[in-house]
Amino acid sequence: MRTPEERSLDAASRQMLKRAADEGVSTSWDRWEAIEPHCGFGRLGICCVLCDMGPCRVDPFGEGAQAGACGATADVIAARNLARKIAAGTAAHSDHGRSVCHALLEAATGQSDYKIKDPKKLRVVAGRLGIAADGKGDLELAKAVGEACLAQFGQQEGELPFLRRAPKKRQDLWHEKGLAPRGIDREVVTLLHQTGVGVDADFRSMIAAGIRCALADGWGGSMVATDLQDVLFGSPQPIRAKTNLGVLGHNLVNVLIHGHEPVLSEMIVEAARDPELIAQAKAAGAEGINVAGICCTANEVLMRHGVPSAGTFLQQELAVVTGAVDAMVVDVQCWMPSLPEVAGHYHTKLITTSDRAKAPGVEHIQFEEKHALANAREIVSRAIEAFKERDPKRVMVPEQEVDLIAGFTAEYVHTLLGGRFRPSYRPLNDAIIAGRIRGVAGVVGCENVRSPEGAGHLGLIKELIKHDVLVVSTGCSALAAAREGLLVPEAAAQHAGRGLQEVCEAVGMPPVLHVGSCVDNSRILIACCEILAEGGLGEDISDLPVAGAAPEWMSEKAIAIGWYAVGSGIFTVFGHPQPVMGSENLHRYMVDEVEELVGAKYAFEPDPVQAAHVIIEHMNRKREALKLRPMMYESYQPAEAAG
Ligand code: MSK
Repeated sequence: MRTPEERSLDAASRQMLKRAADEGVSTSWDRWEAIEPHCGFGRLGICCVLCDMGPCRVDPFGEGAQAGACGATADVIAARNLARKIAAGTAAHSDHGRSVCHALLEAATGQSDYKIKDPKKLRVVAGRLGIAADGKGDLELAKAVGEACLAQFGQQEGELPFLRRAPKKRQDLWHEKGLAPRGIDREVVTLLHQTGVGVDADFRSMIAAGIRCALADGWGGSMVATDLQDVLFGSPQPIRAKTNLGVLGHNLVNVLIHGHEPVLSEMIVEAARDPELIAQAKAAGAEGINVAGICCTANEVLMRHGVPSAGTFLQQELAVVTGAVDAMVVDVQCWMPSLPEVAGHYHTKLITTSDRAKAPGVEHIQFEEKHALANAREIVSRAIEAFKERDPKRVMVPEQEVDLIAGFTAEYVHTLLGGRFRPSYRPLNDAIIAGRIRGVAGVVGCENVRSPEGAGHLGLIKELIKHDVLVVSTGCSALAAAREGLLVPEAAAQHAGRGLQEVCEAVGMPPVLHVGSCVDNSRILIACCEILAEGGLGEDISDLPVAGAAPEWMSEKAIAIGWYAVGSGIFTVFGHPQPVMGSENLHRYMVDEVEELVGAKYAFEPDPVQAAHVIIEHMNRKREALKLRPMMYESYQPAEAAG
């Protein structure tokens, strides 16, 4: 068993890991270690469970079986498995997007408690969809926009409308290579069919279909979710907040919201401000009600309301171990099936809210848009009831709570850099062209028990900003960076290279910009389009000195994100490899040959400092191809030379 220090870089997590051990609470680290050694065939992607002749597996050393009962080779098995993960990841983000469409339509027809918070963005989105806004009121327009977005899911022919936001050269490439997604659900279904038993036996063809499906996520489901959430809940703007387990209050009713879809959590935030419920909480002996988040639901309400984030994916069990969580409310994605067991050790009331995500023995309060506020009030009342059962002697809240700034959208960057009077990406482009900023890296994704919590994100991000790479971050990666104090402007002076430091100081921004939740990776695609449109840095996304990275990824959703980044022309580095290493051909295709198809490829590099230098070298090559000036304060040495 690893020690808490070997399991996490974070002091609050370490403290709670020790406490969990003392109290006999099993965490994901314990369970992961108990499973060791993990199945090597599964890890390499060469175990096939698609039909009942199997499970079959291929011997990676070339001595035993080289094909399953049906004749599927390592290439076929690994490609099928990988493509199905892309389909699953795309389905998750996109089903989230579909929920937001429904919420917008309910709001448009006056059937729910939601209001259109950003009518300006509504009009912008309408324009992108080709819907005439003139003469239409907000509700009428919202109905048209909601219906047009919903139609993208069942669309059978043509292509997704948001693809038109990409540069012309990229659109042409997608058309020429048959990669333009026709409809979101269609691409998921086609990919599942194509990778079923006895269908496609060509790994390249399966991966091409996988890219098309992933693009339906990035430029479809996720982009719909992001845009409509902005319309419905308001476009984020930079906002100060706090993160880590220390945000839980000793004398407050703590309601933790966890998952991904902000439709419910927005209402919980509102319900928690209700004077009647606050009075109930006080009557129960609390000083008030404290709402905090976990995972991406946290990111959604953090960037719109400054609601504190208690932590990341790996901190969800540890939050309960504080003994201070009165209710944990989950919607969909990333909540662990272990939570009922962990909550059972304490007074914590666990509540599920989506008919897609239930657990035996756990109270379910079905969330309905029509009764959103009533549902939210009921949940907060349950938390107040649970607070009465809290044993103060069992409460141990770590002291760590760290300042951060969140809420940098692709749209806001115009104002951030160009000012209110001449909002523009020009200053960013100029800083890249002049060699103050080397490039922009999107560092995103989960935490994973297989490596020390936070080590991948922090090692990579610190090395990047030290070498003048501006980092934009989402999901748990953004929260991990925030825990380390990297999401405040002062971090530039401490960690950034001189060029990046000058830019950050000039506009008062952090060297790491929190751009939202996992679906908000679509904001990074749009930021790339804005940089190109501003001019001077090429004609396609693949020309830009940009990169993506998921150093501690674990979810199928991360695989879908990785593939839509690569399919959009963004070089992408994953920490530990995707499960394809049992197929030499597929592995080589991903880290090399796929570049011929889409102008970008993968690298797998578990060492975060080395990974940073792989990205830096890539950016240097792109800068050279664009004939940009050398870096202004160049002191760059590759990782090995730098020691
Ligand atoms: S929450 S998908 S653990 S980033 Fe979006 Fe974090 Fe990964 Fe879930």
